[in-house]
Amino acid sequence: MENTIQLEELFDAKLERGEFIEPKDWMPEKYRKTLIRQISQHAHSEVIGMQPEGNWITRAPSLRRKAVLLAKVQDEGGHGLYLYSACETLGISRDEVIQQLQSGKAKYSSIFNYPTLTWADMGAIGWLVDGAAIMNQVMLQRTSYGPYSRAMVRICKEESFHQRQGYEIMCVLAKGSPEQKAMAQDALNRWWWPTLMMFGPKDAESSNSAESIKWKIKRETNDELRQKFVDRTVPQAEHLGLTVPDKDLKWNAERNSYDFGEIDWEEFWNVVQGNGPCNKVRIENHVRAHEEGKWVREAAAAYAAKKAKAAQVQVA
Ligand code: FAQ
Repeated sequence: MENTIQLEELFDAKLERGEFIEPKDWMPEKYRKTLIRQISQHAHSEVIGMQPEGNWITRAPSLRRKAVLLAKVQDEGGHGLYLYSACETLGISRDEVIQQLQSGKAKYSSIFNYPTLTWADMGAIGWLVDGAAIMNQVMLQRTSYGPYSRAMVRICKEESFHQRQGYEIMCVLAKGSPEQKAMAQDALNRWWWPTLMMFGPKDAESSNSAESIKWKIKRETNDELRQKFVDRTVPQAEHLGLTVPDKDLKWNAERNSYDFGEIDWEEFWNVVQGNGPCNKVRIENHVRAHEEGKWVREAAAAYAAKKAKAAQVQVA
């Protein structure tokens, strides 16, 4: 039987060849733990992320807008389900990861702790938040863990539609009445900096990055992805005729990139630690919905048990 050193060599060689690690393959315990942490937090973000937009479904300005928003929010729930399933392949139960979310042990993206105050926030979330999510998730399509990578391929297709629907809302508002344009600008002002925070702390302060890059879980660093996002999004804001709320934003011809201002890291850590404007209400809503759905989970489990028993009888 192979010893741990041999298994580790085989694992490293697989990564080196660019092959996927699959659920039944041997993997270092820390690799498994890091994946559980990241994938479960990603799943929680998708599910908690349904709340800020869910807040506007009943107040969408037309039937078309309502149907689109409803579909988008349902998609986010579906993304959560793919990701929870990918997480379960690593040997942790759904109950346990939900428990980690509700007890505050597991994090979810800081962005979903900000309130959605106007309809323009639906545009800003699709354009900026989904835009940032895609930037990160396109990279994760090439992550080294097979089930996570495959979930990302499908999720990215949907996120790309989400980004376009958000940008279209912004286009309509930015070209509308002076009040509508002001509403679009106000949404950009409020969502710009929290969106840049989604990419995580600066590389120098990112405790997990070095190991995750070594294991090809992450293929690009937090700062690299943030820069790419700024470079791609600023021209989109210009096209809308809106102003990015950063006085230090400037094109740097030498770097062929935008220079941009410093993020308020105190605000970021404050939100991550549970003290953002909506952290408390997001978790309260999740606990309530989970409690209300208990009978559905029980009914599904009873049905599955009954079917399994019937199959056993047939075999006998
Ligand atoms: N918020 O060492 P790093 C979406 C934590 S999906 C909260 O750099 P890592 C779709 C981090 O967990 C959005 N916490 O960590 C949608 C770590 O703490 P830990 C979610 C954050 O993992 C759109 C500590 O700080 N996407 O939006 C944040 O290497 C619209 C140190 O950080 C994903 O989850 C943050 N922003 O890199 C849905 C993508 N940033 O865990 C609805 C997958 C960092 O050690 C509507 N995740 N932290 O206790 C990733 O790519 C990575 O986990 C990063 C962080 C890049 C987020």
